[in-house]
Amino acid sequence: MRSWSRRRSACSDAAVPEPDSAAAPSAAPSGARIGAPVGVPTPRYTPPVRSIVVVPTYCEAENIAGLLRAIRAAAPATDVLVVDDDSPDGTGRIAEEVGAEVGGVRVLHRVRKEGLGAAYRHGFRVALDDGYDVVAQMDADLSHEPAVLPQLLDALVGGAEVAVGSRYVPGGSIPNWTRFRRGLSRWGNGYARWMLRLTVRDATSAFRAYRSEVLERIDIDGTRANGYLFQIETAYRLSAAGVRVQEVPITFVDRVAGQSKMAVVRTMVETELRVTWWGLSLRAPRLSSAFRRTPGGRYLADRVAPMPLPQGPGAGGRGRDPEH
Ligand SMILES: Nc1nc2c(ncn2[C@@H]2O[C@H](COP(=O)(O)OP(=O)(O)OP(=O)(O)O)[C@@H](O)[C@H]2O)c(=O)[nH]1
Ligand SMILES: [Mg+2]
Repeated sequence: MRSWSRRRSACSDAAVPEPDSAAAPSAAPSGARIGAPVGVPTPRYTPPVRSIVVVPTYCEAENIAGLLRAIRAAAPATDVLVVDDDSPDGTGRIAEEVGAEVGGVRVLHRVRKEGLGAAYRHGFRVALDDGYDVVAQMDADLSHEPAVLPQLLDALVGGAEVAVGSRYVPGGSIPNWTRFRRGLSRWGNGYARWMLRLTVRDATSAFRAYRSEVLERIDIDGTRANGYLFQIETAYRLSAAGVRVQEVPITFVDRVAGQSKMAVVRTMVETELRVTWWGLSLRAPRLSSAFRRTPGGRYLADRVAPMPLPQGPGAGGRGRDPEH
C-alpha cells in the first residue's frame, strides 16, 4: 500500500514537503471499480481504484480552503494534489494548512509561475508515478462544482476512458455569462472541433477525469501548449487516439473571489488563430508551410506562435506537419 510519505523521483526537482503522517490519506478502496476493457471477460473481482484530483493554483488564497473542504466532503476517497506556482498570496501555505486538517491533500510547490500547461504536466506526472488509477483535474476558483467529481469518476466506472465536465451537452449551462461571451465560447469550441476533428464537444473544459493509462497513451508529457490551449491540445490527442470520452453536463459558474488569469477576448483570438494554424498544418501541410514563408505568414508566426503539433504515440501520425 502506497502512502504520501514515500517520496517520488518525479518530485525530486521540486520542494515537496513531507506531509504530516497523521494527515496522510488512506489508500482505502473507494468502492469504485473500473470497467473491464472491451472484449475482455469481466473479472469476478476488480481491484480498488485509487483516484486523485490535480488542482493548479496561482493566487487562489480566497478559494483554496473552501475548495479543499468541498472536494474532501464530496469525494472523500479521492486525494488532492495542489500544484502551486509559488503564489505570492500564500495559496500554497494555506493549502498545506487546510490539507493537514482535512487529510488526503498534497501540495506541489513549484518555484515560479510557468502557466497552466506546465503545472498540469508536472502534477499529472507525479500522480502517474504514484500509481493512481484515475487522475482528475479541476480549477481552484470554484467554477467547477466539487459535487460533480463523483459523477466524473462514475462515468469511468461505467466504461468511459475519460470523463469531461461539459457545458455544451444537454443539461450543461453557463448561467453567469453574457450572451456574447457564451456565444463566443460556443463558437470557439465548435470551430476547434471542426478544424481539429475533435470528438469532444467542450474541448476547453478543464474539469476532467482520466484513466491513468490514457494519459500515458496520449503522451501527456509530450504536450507543449500552455494556458487555455492545453485543454485543446489534450482534446486533440484524445480524439486522434480514439479514446472513449463521455461528457457529463455541468453548470459552470464564474469565480466570485480572486483574479482571473485570463484576458477573455485576447485569449479567444490567440486561441482561434493557433487552432487555425494547427488545423491547416494538419489538413494542408504543404499549403501551410508555403504560407509560413510569405511575409504575412512570418508576421503571424512572430506574433502568434503556431500551436505545437502533437508528437508521440497518441498523436499517431495523423496529418503531422513535416516542419515539426
Ligand atoms: N499552477 C498554476 N496555476 C495556474 C496558472 N494560471 C492559472 N492557474 C490556475 O488555473 C485555474 C484556471 O485559471 P483561471 O484564472 O480561473 O482561468 P480561467 O478559468 O481560464 O478564467 P476565469 O474563470 O475567467 O478566471 C485556476 O485554478 C488558477 O489558479 C499558472 O501559471 N500556474
Ligand atoms: Mg476560472
